[in-house]
Amino acid sequence: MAILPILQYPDERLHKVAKKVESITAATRKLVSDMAETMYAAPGIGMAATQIDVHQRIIVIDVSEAHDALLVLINPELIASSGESKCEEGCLSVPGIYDKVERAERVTVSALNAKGEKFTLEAEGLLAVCVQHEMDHLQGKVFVEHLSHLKQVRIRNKLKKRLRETM
Ligand code: K1U
Ligand code: ZN
Repeated sequence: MAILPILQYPDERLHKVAKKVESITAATRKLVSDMAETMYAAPGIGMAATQIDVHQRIIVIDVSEAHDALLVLINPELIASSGESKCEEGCLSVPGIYDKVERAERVTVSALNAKGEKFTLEAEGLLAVCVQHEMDHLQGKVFVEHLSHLKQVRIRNKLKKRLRETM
């Protein structure tokens, strides 16, 4: 297993659209383990392959307190959504920035697990928010792009300044 570097907003590679996984191989399973290790180490509750510069439709999520309920979603597809909720979100690719985003309250998603078996996930609460946040990443969308233009400019400038100061 390995901890991988996480792309930092406003890196252009965060805007690439991920491709469908055509076959689940040993390399896919290694990637899933590395993503999980990277997510737990960060620490975070989710991660999309896009964030480690791999543009395949793969997500890992664990919203449990004990970090013992890893969910792997390969080729996730949104089947249904209902309701509205506005929750505070963070992102491992946008460190230190938190803001409220409007999302569906409940989502139903179908996906393959790491063994290639199809399953359906019905999610609400934090899990539903996290699933939508990670599926956005696969489409090349970062959560700050749900915020006003002014907020996005401020966040981008703040992160660019932070990056300059660490170089
Ligand atoms: O995609 C990511 O960057 C991961 C992100 C997921 C997420 C968090 C909150 C709302 C929606 C999606 C994170 O995990 S940010 C870190 C975080 O929320 C957290 C870190 C440690 C403990 C608990 C939460
Ligand atoms: Zn994120």
